[in-house]
Amino acid sequence: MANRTRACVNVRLPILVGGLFFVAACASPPVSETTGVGARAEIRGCGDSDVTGQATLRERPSEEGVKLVDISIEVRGLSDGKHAVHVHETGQCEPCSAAGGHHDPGPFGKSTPDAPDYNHPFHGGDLVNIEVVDGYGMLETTSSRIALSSGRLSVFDEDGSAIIIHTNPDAYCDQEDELTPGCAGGSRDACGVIVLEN
Ligand SMILES: [Cu+2]
Repeated sequence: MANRTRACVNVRLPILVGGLFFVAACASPPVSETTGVGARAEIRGCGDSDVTGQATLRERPSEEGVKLVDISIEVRGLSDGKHAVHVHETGQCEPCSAAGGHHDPGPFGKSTPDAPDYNHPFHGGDLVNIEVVDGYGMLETTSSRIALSSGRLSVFDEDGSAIIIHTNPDAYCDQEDELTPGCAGGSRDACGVIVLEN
């Protein structure tokens, strides 16, 4: 379990140079505990070049040792209202359908949207809606379902991952109970391949 407590230690070193001095030293925490792993995605419209945006992702350990990923997304040019946002399973955006289904490394691995047995809204990559007002949307959210560092939840598997913003809001419907095509947001408005930043 990671210990995020900042280690600030007063080190008193008696130095005899015409007197007694006390030196206070504050030890810096390890870089990995303060900055974590970072990633970003340049978001572009799937068919509308006026749609632009960016996503930043940063992983940090929780006090309990769980990997948390803080996600910040800004987008311009989409229609006003709520839009579904997910991490999709393939790091491809050309065309946006190449991003595949929702990131869901397992154990179920049922990533295909709109199928009777798929795992929505419990995929690893399922996030929350972004709301666009006057053409501008911003989302700040945190997920423990994905990771940026290596491991089973990592978005950096062998074919990478992408962020998709859909045309419609995610209704978070459970497809296991009732098949509702399009309830995860329908068609794809924007996409960004997630790339490692540090
Ligand atoms: Cu999606």
